[in-house]
Amino acid sequence: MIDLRSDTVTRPTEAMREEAAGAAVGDDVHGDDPTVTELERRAADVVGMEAALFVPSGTMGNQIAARVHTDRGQEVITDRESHVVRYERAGFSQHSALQLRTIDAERGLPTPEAVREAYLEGNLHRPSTGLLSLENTHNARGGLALDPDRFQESAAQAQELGVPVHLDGARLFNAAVAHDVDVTTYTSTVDSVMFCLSKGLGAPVGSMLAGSAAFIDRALEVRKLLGGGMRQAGLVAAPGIVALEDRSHLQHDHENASRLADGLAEIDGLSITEPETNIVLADTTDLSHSAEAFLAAIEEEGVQASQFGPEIARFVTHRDVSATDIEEAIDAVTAALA
Ligand code: TLP
Repeated sequence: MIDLRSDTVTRPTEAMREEAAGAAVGDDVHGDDPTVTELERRAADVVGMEAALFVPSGTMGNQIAARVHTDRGQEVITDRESHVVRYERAGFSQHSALQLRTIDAERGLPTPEAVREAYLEGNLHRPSTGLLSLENTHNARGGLALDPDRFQESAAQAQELGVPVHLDGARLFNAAVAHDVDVTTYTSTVDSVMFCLSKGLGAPVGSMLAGSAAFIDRALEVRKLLGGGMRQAGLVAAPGIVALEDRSHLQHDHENASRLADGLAEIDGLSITEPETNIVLADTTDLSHSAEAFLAAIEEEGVQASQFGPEIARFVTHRDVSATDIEEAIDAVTAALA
């Protein structure tokens, strides 16, 4: 089976398993796990922030950030297709009593003008804006890698209005590779960033939340509140360190996505958007099959993808798929629709 459902499906490499087996550990809730501490130090360094916190998932990282940055009853400005809107169980509302002000933003990035328009100062009647939440790469819009200049302009606009900016950078390294920039090009203009070790980077578990030292002090309290304090977590942090160091496969993942898109585009009835990173969206509207039936048919031929809308299938390339797998996947999808 060629599994293209997500880049979360990668298995740990031998190096990750070895590092996990030999990791020095302690009780991280007491701050005693040297491997977690080392991962947090390196993560903060990579994104150019004062401090970082290891969290079990990207979802928890985003939820903690929203909780720390805002007060109950405030609004969050975000793209309407962002992960925090689509896939986090309305957590901003449930955990932090926030209201969303969603924008149908081109490429998923609210422009400075849109930020100004959406901004609310708040008064006796109105809520105030507490956060701008950005996403890069933008998952549901097809793994789009946001333009660094535009990204910085939008973030700067929010900050000028006194609104903190959180970056859901689950796949931030993919964006940086696509634009051939350092990740700090994006993170230098935000107040907090979450990035996942468990997605494109290929680690088995975990995400990092980074920001100022004061932000991370508060984040630690909220992680505890949400039940995210982990004990001998060095066992899962150690593969995270390996993942953070070895990012050389990301460029190949993007090349594989591009080849997959070209191959799928030749199949009648599939409409493919040219990928910018490791995500390929296939619109099945012109097929006689629904997206659901399409996914079942390709699975019969040995390829798994996921459903991303009533008529949208998503294919994600990752470290565990080779260029040969991609050729096989194209042949399998072609056979499934023949
Ligand atoms: N995305 C998953 C699914 O939830 C859709 C995937 O397979 O792509 N932000 C972004 C942009 C994400 O894509 C994801 C996961 C998260 C946050 C949440 O990360 P986890 O799954 O670690 O909670």
